[in-house]
Amino acid sequence: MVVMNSRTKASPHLTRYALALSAVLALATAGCSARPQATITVDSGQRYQTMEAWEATAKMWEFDKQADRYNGSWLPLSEAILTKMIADGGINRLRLEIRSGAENPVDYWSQFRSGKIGYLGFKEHFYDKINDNDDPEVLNPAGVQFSELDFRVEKLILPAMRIAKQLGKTMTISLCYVDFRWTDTQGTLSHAKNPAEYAELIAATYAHLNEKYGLVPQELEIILEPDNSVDWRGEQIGHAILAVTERLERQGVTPRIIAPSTSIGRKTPAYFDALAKVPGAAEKVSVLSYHRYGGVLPEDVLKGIRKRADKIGAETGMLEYTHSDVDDLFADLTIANASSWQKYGITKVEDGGGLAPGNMLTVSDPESAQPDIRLMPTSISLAQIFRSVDPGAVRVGATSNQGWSEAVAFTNPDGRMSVTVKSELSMTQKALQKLSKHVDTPVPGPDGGQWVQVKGLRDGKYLVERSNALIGGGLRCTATVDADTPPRVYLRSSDVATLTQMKKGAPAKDAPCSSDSADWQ
Ligand SMILES: [Ca+2]
Ligand SMILES: [Ca+2]
Repeated sequence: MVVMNSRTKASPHLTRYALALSAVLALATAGCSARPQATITVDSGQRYQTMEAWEATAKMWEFDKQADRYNGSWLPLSEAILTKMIADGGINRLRLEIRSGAENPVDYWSQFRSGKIGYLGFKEHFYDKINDNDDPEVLNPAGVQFSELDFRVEKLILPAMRIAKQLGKTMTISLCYVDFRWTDTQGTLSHAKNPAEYAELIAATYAHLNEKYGLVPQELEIILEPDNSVDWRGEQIGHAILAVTERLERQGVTPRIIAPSTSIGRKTPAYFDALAKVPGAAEKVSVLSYHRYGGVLPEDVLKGIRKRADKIGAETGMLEYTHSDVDDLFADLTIANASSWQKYGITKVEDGGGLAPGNMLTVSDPESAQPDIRLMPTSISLAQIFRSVDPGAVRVGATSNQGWSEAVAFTNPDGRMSVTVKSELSMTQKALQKLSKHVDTPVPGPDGGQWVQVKGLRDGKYLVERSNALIGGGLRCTATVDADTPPRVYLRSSDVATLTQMKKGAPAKDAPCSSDSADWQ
């Protein structure tokens, strides 16, 4: 969740500047975009991390910030949206958030939903913590509010679990506590400074979800973005881990612990090191998590995160960055060895401001008879990988003999292979992509083009999907692999191609991949 990071609309001046820059760069780079053919070599004997989850946060557009009201216009569409999210988006874990202000005698969510208070009126109490009573061992049920949690479970979580099951996919749930400092009203209780009180709220949440829905989130993310909170630092996270795991164990629940989830990726190692100074806390962490905000995340930080995780036998996870792209995903997978990854939300509705970054899907005309629900252009290449790599897949070796192309490969639990090859941006695209992170300027389409052959794949039929990291699009074909003929894909700048081995006997629905580059334009 970012406050400072939202896109601003392009001023006409900046748009003109961008277009002029584009034209100049296109001229400057014309003719020098020739790239040599590349060969990717997959080595399935070289094994790295086991994959866990492709995650999204369980929210739609219920918070109508512009109109300062509750907006339930997505409810009639939720079945179609969630189906698209799972079938096309490849999402297999949802983050269910519980805000610290749930510990409060007043049910502000219900007031908000019924229109008694607006969004701002509700938001003011998001982190308004009032102790239920003075004993963390004895819960006063009137002192905690689960109406919003129940809404999310009933409208998003349970339907998503049902749809996933119908599609033969998995869907797991991560419970995540949030305690931002963005509101003036912070209440009279600090969960960070009172680990037993934190444990009481989380234990009450687990008990409630289990009693009411038979739902037991498999993961507990201790605190979302502690660097955006008043009191939560590494030491507090360490004490909270000890208190909550002990308390939940008494309840017969042992979720996998995710921490420290700092907003700024560069702060993750220091937060983790402070957490680890609390004896016994680090050993309880199953996923060492980070977000990617706060500027470029250097390679040595990603390596430092992986090293710390290795030491305690934990996985790593990059669990939020609204502006993330396939380059970030590759770096997280191959340098930090991330096992779980999240961009951010499920979907937003398109309004005059255009597409909302950070979402997997976009919806236009939600109240029409035929609303258009589709993958965001920048999510298509990510989803291509998510769909191809199942939980339990193992990342295997993949090297390229050319700097302009990179690959990441996996062996799925059923033995089917998956490899994704991407091509770097052209110079024009690089310049305009940087600009487009600040203003909404169109990024130019791909140019150039070259063949990449992929060696080391197991024999069989492969579905080949190619899209563009910046503008989306989509091309599908079928490749047949045998030892003598490695498959080839044709990549223009910023193209991303995923080859997914098909199940034995599965009919090939798409035409054979062409050997003529003109067919790949
Ligand atoms: Ca309490
Ligand atoms: Ca109590």
